[in-house]
Amino acid sequence: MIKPTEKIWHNGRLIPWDEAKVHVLAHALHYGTSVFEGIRCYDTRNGPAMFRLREHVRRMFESAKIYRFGDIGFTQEEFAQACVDVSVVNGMSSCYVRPIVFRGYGDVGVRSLNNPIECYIACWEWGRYLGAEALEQGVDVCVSSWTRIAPNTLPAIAKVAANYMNSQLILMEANQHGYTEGIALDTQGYVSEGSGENVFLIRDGIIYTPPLGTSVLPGITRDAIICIAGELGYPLREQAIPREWLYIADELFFTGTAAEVTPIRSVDRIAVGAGRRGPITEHLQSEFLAITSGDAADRFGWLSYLPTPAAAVA
Ligand code: PPE
Repeated sequence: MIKPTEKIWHNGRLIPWDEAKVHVLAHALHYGTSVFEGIRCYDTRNGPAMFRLREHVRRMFESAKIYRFGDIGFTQEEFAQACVDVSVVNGMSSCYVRPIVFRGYGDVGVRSLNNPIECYIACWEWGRYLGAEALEQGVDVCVSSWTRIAPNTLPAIAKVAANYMNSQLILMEANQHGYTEGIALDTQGYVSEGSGENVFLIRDGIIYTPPLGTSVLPGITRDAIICIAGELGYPLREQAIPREWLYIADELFFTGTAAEVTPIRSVDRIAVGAGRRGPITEHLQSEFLAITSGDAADRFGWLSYLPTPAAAVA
């Protein structure tokens, strides 16, 4: 169960955790009309810092634009500042921050444009998403019998609540059959993504990841790994990945804010490579973790430090 913090930010005010409630007729509850983000704040050696805060806030505003939310009442800079404020006020040095913007209580029916926009930001402690050992040992996954949302049904680039019904079907089925996670294929049958992670594949020293045209969320961790791979000199191709490549890959891994860089050690009970974290995965993962821990220089400018006394340079 989630451990409550003290405050949640609501439309520009900090309110007690227990008072962050919505009406049962809130539009989002009935029709999925909510855009959101997940941002990690890392307790780096130079003090607490948000990872790629600006990019997350930008993606949320873009999700809101796609669904015609109009002016949500705050600028991206104000929203980013509020994410920082909510972590600071709750005394969190390491946490997961969840901004959410949705159509609230007002009118009823599918038509949403008259319903008020509600903005909230909560934060909480969140450990290893796919289990404590996952980052080292890797996880066992299956190919889902559920297809990822089609591009002409629900836009995958928008991070909206409704998309996560598809994710839930993928994850529930995988868990039911004893797997940690499922990988969904797109409507053409090519590899798309996990229920809450992007996928990378390595074969003969080349890194592959499905392009945005295959119903994937444009993951911010995905982008970070593309940048790190480029810096380390690994060739990387964004291209359609046939399902069977999952079975003959040398290495496979997931990326996501929650999952970070998680190796995949088997797909449909077929071992990936040697059945454990591969060397290129380990290299990319360790560079990623070095940046987020502050052990390596933040040369891409990904960290936004929180204004706390602990932020003094180590
Ligand atoms: N695809 C999906 C469908 C997805 O939900 C996420 C994030 C990603 C890819 C990776 O995106 P990014 O976080 O920008 O690298 N999934 C969130 C799931 C957490 C949850 O269970 O809620 C996350 O990692 O925060």
